[in-house]
Order: sequence, then structure tokens, then C-alpha cells
Amino acid sequence: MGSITKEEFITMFKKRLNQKYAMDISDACNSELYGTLCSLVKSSYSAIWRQTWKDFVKEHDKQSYYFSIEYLPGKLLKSNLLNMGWYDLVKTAFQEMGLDLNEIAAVEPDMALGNGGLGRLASDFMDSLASEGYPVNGNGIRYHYGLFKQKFVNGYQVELPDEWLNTDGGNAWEIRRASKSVLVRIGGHVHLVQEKGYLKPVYEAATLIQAVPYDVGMVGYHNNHVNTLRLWSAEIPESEESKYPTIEDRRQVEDITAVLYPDDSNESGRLLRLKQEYFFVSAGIQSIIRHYKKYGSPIDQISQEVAIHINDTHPAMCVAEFMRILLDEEHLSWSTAWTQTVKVMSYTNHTIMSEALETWAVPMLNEIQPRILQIIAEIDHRFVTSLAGKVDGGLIERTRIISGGKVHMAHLAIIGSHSTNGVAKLHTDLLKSDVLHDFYTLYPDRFNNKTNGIAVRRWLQIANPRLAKVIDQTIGNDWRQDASQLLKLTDHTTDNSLLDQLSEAKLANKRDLAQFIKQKTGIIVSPNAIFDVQIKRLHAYKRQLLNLLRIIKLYLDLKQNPDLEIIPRVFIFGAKAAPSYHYAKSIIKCINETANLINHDSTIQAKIKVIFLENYGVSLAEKIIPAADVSEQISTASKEASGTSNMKLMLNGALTVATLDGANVEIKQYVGDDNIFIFGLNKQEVYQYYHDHNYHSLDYYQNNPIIHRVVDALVDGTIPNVSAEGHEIYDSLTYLNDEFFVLRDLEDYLRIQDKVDETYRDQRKWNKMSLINIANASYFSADETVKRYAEDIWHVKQLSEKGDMNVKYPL
Ligand code: NBG
Repeated sequence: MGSITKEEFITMFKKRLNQKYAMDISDACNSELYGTLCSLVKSSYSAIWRQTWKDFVKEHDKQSYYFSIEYLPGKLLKSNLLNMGWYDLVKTAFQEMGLDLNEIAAVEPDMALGNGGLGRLASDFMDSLASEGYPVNGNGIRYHYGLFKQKFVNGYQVELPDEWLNTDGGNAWEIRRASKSVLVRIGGHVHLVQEKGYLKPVYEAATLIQAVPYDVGMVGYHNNHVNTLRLWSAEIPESEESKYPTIEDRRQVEDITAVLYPDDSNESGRLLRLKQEYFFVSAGIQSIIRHYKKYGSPIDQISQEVAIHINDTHPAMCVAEFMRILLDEEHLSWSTAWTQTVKVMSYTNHTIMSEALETWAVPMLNEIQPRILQIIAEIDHRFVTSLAGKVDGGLIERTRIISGGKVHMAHLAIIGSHSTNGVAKLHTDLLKSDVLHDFYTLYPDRFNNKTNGIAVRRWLQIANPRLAKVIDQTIGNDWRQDASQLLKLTDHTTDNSLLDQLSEAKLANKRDLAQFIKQKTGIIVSPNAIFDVQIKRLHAYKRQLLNLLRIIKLYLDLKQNPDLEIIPRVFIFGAKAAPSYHYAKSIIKCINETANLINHDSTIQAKIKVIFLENYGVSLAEKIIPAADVSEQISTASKEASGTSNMKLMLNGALTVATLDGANVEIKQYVGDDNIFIFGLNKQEVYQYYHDHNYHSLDYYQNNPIIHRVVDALVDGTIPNVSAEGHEIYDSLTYLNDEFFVLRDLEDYLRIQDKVDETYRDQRKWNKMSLINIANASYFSADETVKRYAEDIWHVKQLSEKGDMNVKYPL
């Protein structure tokens, strides 16, 4: 913090508290103390924020804009303090004032802008991009209620609105910039009239929505660099107010930015989703082009100064909206506009699950934005014409954008951009060989891999201070700047005193989590048990069910033989199911009922406990991950694009139980076969089953008595209160042929878990494996991942170096 002393900070803090709330430390509550600290932090970085922006402009440096429907920044206070170099000073200053920074930081609500790995990756990238000094800004939606707040009622998931903006903390970091608003046109009709040299669109009966940006500073680590995350909110333009006389009318507009992923199981939900996607795409692109033009650069060379990233398929309309502005407003020719668009755009695919490769019915897109449909139809037409006679007709049909009455958004993103990447080696290979193989044959040079990464600052420095301290004492603190330094830990694998310290840090973290679990659920768990963690979205392919079946097996074994020798385990789950995903919600119910049964059965002597923590999100992850011993990464091989909780958990010393899926494959390569527990079918075997159509789950159920007994427990009353859900799952595993090979992999999963038990008995060995995992997690630093995006895809330059310790964030 420059040259400021603790005493000066305390004086400044008290002064600001008084100015802002007319209060002293003695009468302020935590949210006032939080508000004061945020205000000091924000006013301190704002000069640098402005300077960063001015530097981009001055140099005419190329900037990149990351469009994502999800972000999950979690809480920003500690991360901003850390990145500004204020953390230690503020912590001790607070202690001196008799205050606890942790309690005050807890006031901040998690920003409800995302769902899972997609959103957290976007936020880890925002942190790393600022920390590496890249001119890259985020573009997203300011959801008023986010996804939902999850509660369990009688074991069922109940979804409540997440009123994060209406909490004490509110969103202290955002700045509303009404002057930068833009108008987004939705609905109505359009026809084209010939003007001098171009076709002019004439709109009728369209609705205008005001898109108001709220900017949040993304503060880099020790480098005087602050990027912007711009979040758009939908409002009624002043000129249109009279058209919305009732609250109901107004709500139609406000609803555009109310929730993330409106329920798409019905028509009106789908329309809202599409409207939402167009809204944030159009607002973002209009503001980018407006900004670009302000400084006089020629529009037909915009690709030299602007890159736009389509993060997963939701913002694919970027391609058509960019074309629309270049054609209709800038009057470029089609071919110039198209060349620029393809150079500007790039696309990341984040899943091979078909539900995420969005398609929209043609009439629906026509209803939401008829001009965008016209442009997409023209892109499609030109694509088809350019290939006709050159490649096989079937290939054209399979890759064109509009077919079967639907607009295929991933096709638009691939055809309209110069780069398509997957998020782990296996995933990219699968895109090339299978899911997007047709496109790969057309554009082999466009495909590339960028394995995901995580922000080591948040997931180790902030989330796990105990481990961070042990690492400092062993290899010094350079790793805090440069995560690759963590590899030095591999020189210390025989240092027994270090291994003991690792295990003490873990135990202390487990005690904290046990305390938290008791407070949240009333259930007492022993910190000496193995903490076995599966935290991720609830989805059939992620196979929380496989984990559940193993728990049931253990329970039945313990009932039969209460003296069975096992190392006590606490199974910890965190997961939300999409509100309309019935099957996933049934799995939640079954886990909760099994937990209830086991946790209250004294005959098993607490050898196992099952804890499903409500409302999984970033802040909860920060509590669970440092305390985990075992990381469950057990998806059906080929289905998990990458995973990132696997990386965060290994970084915190958990050992991974994994299928050869997503980034698990790379984790295994780095840590070596002896330091990970691999089981189950691999991708080739899964595909062989698809090819030969010879998987019969019923055979496994009928022929394997262990499997039979465990699966029956779902329907024979062993697990109470799950008659409907238990049958639904039972049927999926047996008569419906077990789409995700749960029964096929169960036996091998049981075997590998026995090996986990056996290994844990040798604590030295376990801790050594844990150390090797921490060290090798350095390969997954998001700081490195974003460099690859910046260099290979966006071609943007680093404007400032990380680690400039002369940063001066003035008070
Ligand atoms: C998720 C994948 C994960 C991957 C993250 C980030 C979506 C749609 N996809 O495997 O399931 O780690 O994206 O790339 O959330």
C-alpha cells in the first residue's frame, strides 16, 4: 500500500466511517464497517482504473471483450485487498481496532451471476487477465436474482429468489453508468429499402429497451491495472415510459435481466432466454463499436483493435449483431464486414452435452429479432453456396446454420469466428474427432485447445492461509506471484516435518469445516474422518449417483457387520439442480434421505456421515475445498469437458478419485499414476459401447449380487421417503439402460475406494501424495491459461507486468 502505515490507515478508516455513516467504531455494525472498507478500497483503485482505460485508448492497443452469460466472482473484498497489496496491513489494523476482517468480509453477498464451472472460469479469467496486465474486459448481465437460492425442505430442493442486491452489502463494487446506456431493439417487423449503395432496414412496431451498464473494477495483482466487468441491466427508456402504464407491463422489461437461465421447458421461458441473450449481446457490441469509433480509427479495420470472445454458445449472436452494425449502420460491404467479423470473433465450447449447444426455432428468432434472422439466413446461404460442389452435400447439410426449422447457434459461432477451442486436451480431441468433426474437416486450422485454469490467489492464498503459510516456510513466497514456483515443493517430498505440517494445516481446516457443518446442519462430524468431497452442478453425467450407491453399499455392509473396520468417512456434497431437471432433483432427494437415515443411525457408530450443504456457491467452495481429503471427479468418461473443482481440490492437497475424463487426464499425467486413483471406463470404451450397442445394464443388476442389493435399496424401503424418486432412479439404472454407465463402473469404483482407505492408513504416504498434487496444480494456473488465449487467439499485448511492488493505491 505504497508507504502508508497502519496508524494512517486506522485514522483514515475512522474518518471515512464517520463521513459515510456518522458513526464511531464502537457503534458501527459489520455491514457499516464493510461499507466503509469497500468505499476506501474503491476510491483508492478508481484513479488507476481510469488510468488503465486511458492507457488502452492512448496506445490504440488492441482490446478484447469476453462475452459470458455467467460470471461467479464470489466475494471481492479480500481479493481486492490482496491484489492491491493491502491485505496484511488491513488485517492487523483491524485487529488493533478490535475487529475481525473475516467477519466483516462475510457481509458481502456472493454476486448471483452464475451457475457453475462456466461462470467461475470466467471470473478466474477476469482476475488473471487483470493480474497479467491484459486489456480484456468482461461483458455480461446484471441479474437481479441470479440463478436461485437453494433450500432443502423435507429433503427436496426448493428454489427461492436470490435477492443479493437487496442485502446489507448490496453490490458495493458496481458503478451505474447511465450515460453509457444504449438502446436495444426487440421484436416487431423489418423490411429493407434500397438506399444509395446499401440496403436500409426499416423497423415497425419494435420495442426499445434501455440497456444500462453497471461497471465493476477487476483489480490486478500488484500491477496498477484495473479492467472492467460491464454488466447490463434492462430498463424502460424515458421516451417510452407512457407505453408501460402498469407494474405488470414494466415487469416485462425488467424481467429480461431478472434471472439467469429462465426455465426453458416452456415457450415463454424460451422466448425470455433468447431475448436476454440478444439483449446483452447487442448492448455489448453497440458499446464496443461506439467506443472504437470515438477515437477515429477506420471501421473497416476494427479487427486490428478489437477482439470479441464468445464464451460458450449463449452469446453466439455476437456474430450476427456485429454484422448488423457493420452493414446497416456503418454501410460496409458484405465481404468487408464478414472478413472483419471472422477476424474479431472467437469461440469456446464448454460442453458436449446437447442441451448447451443451443438451437432456436426460426419463428422464435424472427419474433425476437427479425433483422438478426435475416442476417443469419444470409450467412447460412453464403456458407452453403461457397461449399456447393466442393464438398459432399451431406457435410453441408450437417454444418449449415439453419436446418430442420432451427437455427444452430454453435454453427453460427464456429462459421463466424477464426478460432474454436475446447477446454481440456481430451475435450478438444473429442470436438475434432466427433462432436464437431464436420467443422474440423472444413476448418482444421481454427481448432485449438486451451485447458482450463484456476486463480491460485483466490483458491490458495485467500481460501487456505494455513497451507499458504506452510508453503512460504518451505519454498519462500515467490509462488504468490508466479504459481509455477509451487513445483519446487517436489524437492521436499521426503521432508517429514513438512509432511506433518501439511497434515496439521489440513486438520485445522477440517475442524473449521466441522464447526461450520454443525452450525448449519446440527450434525457432528469428526475431523479425523476422511472428508470425501463432491461439489459441482447436479447432473446425471457427473454421477453423484455413483457416489450415492457406494454410500448405500457401505451402509448396508455396516448394518450387517457393525464391527467392520473402515476409516471413518464424511461424504460432503454441494450441488444445485436446474429447476426443471426432474431427475437431478430426485437424486438430491435420495441423497438427503440417505443422509438422514445414516446420520441418525447409532448402530453404525458414526463410521460414515453424509452432509449435503445447501446453496453451493463460491463462498461455500472456499470453506469446503481447504478441508477436503478426497476429490470426487467421477463423470462418465468423455462427458466432462474439463472440470475445475478437480484443480482447486488438488491445489489444496486433496487426492483425486477420477475417471479418465476432462482435465483429469492431464492431472494424471502431471502427478503420475501413483498419485491419483483412476477407475472406470475410458473414453474409447464408452464409445465402443455406443458403436456396438452392447451395454445392457440389466445384466449388471441381475448378475452381480452386490449391485442388485444396492440398487434394490432405492425401492425396497431401506431408504425411507423416496418411493417415487427411488423408483425413477431404479428404472433409469435398469430398464432404461443406465445412460451414464453407473452400474458398469460401480464395481471398479468400489475397488478404488478400498484403495483410498488402504492408502490413508499410511499417513506419510498420503501426505507425500498430497504434496505432489499441490505442487503439480501449478500447471493449472489461470494466469498461464489466459496468456495462451491472449497470445494465440486474441493477439492482445500485456500492458503491465505482474509483480510491480511499487504499486501505489493512495488512501
Ligand atoms: C462447464 C463444464 C466443465 C468446465 C466448465 C468450464 C458449463 C456449460 N460447462 O467441465 O461442464 O470445466 O464449463 O470450462 O458449465
